[in-house]
Amino acid sequence: RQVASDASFHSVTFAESDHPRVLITGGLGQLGVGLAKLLRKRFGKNNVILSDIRKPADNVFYSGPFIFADILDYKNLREIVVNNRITWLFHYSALLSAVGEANVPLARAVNITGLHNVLDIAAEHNLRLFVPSTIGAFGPTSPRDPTPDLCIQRPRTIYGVSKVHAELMGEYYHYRYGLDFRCLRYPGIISADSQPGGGTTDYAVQIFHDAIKSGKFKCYLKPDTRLPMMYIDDCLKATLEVMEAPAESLTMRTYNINAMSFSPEELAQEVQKYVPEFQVTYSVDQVKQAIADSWPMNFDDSNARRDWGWKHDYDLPELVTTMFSYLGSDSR
Ligand code: AKB
Repeated sequence: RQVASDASFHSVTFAESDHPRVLITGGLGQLGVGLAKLLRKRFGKNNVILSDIRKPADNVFYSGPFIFADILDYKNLREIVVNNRITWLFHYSALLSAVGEANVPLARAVNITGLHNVLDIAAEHNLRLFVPSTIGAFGPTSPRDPTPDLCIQRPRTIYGVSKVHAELMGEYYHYRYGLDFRCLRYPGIISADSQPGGGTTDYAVQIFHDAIKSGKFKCYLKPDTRLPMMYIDDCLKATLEVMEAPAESLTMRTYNINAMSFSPEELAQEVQKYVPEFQVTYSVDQVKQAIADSWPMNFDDSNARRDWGWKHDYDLPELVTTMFSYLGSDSR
């Protein structure tokens, strides 16, 4: 089968044409570049388009197709989906918890209006749609230890409210219009070669950089604040797995996924095994602490494990070993 490809970025080979054509929105955040790398390995480089409203670094630009896409511009997004024959969309554009509290109108626009655009375009063009949700979709009245998939969700951040809205709207579009909506609630994600932006769990990434650079870290959460966490490779693996899962195996459309839970003091102890002189001081940020105190401490992901075989590879010791081997503990 020869596929006409004038409107796409590169010519499409026979083998590549049988794969999904993927668009990733918000692709220059913590997860998009890693996801694109994983999907390109599986579906071919030119079948995965990374998009954002920012200019990518040269290495990102040259590693595969990149396009400007503003999710608040409905026509622009629709044009991209049509012109590139997109069949799968990973919707990563969002303001995270802490930064959302600092700019509620922008968070509302990006996380809610942007989602509406994406849902309509996905439904209209029959796309398979992945939207990440989060531990932040729960709140102080949810059971926190552990937090199951189905329970009270009354988050107190605009981020959490927008993610509950995304879960409900996606499921509504699924049942009402047949949209193939798939959603995972991510824990805090820890990555070496990309930085998170404006979350409450970001300390668990920064701690590695500071340990290597200065042997010191000032933590904005109290030492015993326990939160669910995951290494990025597990997160991306789960994302691809749930998108590839046969529809009949999914008894739900929104799943918790988890790998580990730890507190800053437990993480610091593990870091000390690599940087013995490492010192942590605590200077609590009240906004972030209140957010963390309202979130799950442990996450029950038994439905994901049962329905589509979710299994994490990284616990805390493997996570810390991997972070130090990436960031280079001897570069101190
Ligand atoms: C945040 O801290 O806001 C995010 C999240 C847990 O969703 N990392």
